[in-house]
Amino acid sequence: MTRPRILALADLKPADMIDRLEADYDVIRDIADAGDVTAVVTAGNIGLSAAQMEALPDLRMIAVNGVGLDAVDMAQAARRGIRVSTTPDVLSPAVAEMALGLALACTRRIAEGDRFIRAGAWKQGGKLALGRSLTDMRAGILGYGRIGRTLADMLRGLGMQVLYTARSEKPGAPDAFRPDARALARDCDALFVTTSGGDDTRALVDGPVLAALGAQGIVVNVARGPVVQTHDLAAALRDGTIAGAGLDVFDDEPHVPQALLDAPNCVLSPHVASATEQARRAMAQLVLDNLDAHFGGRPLPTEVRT
Ligand code: 8YV
Repeated sequence: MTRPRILALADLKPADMIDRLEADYDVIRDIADAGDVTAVVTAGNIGLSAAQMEALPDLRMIAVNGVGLDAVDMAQAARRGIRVSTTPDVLSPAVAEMALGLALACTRRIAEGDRFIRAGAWKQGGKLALGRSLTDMRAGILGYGRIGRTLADMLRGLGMQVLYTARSEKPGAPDAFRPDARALARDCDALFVTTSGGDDTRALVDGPVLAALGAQGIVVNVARGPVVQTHDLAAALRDGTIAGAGLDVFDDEPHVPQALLDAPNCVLSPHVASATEQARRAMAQLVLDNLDAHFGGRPLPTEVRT
């Protein structure tokens, strides 16, 4: 039996999940060889651009290994009736955990302490400056979707007061609503960015929001780089407008602007919030399940409405 040909723009992890993909499909890696494929596997941060989609006239399905759709031309997918699946829920605990880790790394100077020891400063009698207790801070969640709510549960479990903002107030939510990013920043100390990316959320966290967060405040971004205005963030870190930042995502990955590299109060992470063995295996499984359903003529387990 001939196996369906699919284009894989991203690898599944761990490696045995790629073996499973290759067992079931004839996997093409280069879009130049993939003119006749009907399905694509991609990652949240890689997506599928308008031009790439146009180069695939027979495309019927896009399986995203991740939850972000900002890099997928969803308008074209809708127009052409192309089905799109993502991997919701299974990555939320990993991403929330990373947000918590970045906040702690920032407030408890964990990355700074590591650099301090390696530079020999401790043995020369140096002292690391005092940190601040994260659990005494009020958390603000910007984007109260699956990841934001999972993080809110985690932070509440640590005894933190949690506030959130979203497009609308969520009835029955255990956390207090604020109407916008600025009101949220004004009333919290640790601002967690967990919203989706794309035009709707671009620069939602800008200079005025950072000013509202204040000199004791920190920003953690595990969403998409452009949600936080980089120039304003770098200035706020440099001028002490805010205390620090923990960033897993950037505007032009893997390039990180020099102003952030130069900021000692900024903890940097290479877009790995969902990169745990457990989360990545579960994500890959969902990709395989969605492909299987698509080629079997069944409804997709985690289809996104286009
Ligand atoms: C991953 C992500 O980096 O879910 C997303 O949108 O950005 C991340 O989980 C990526 O998609 C891994 O394949």
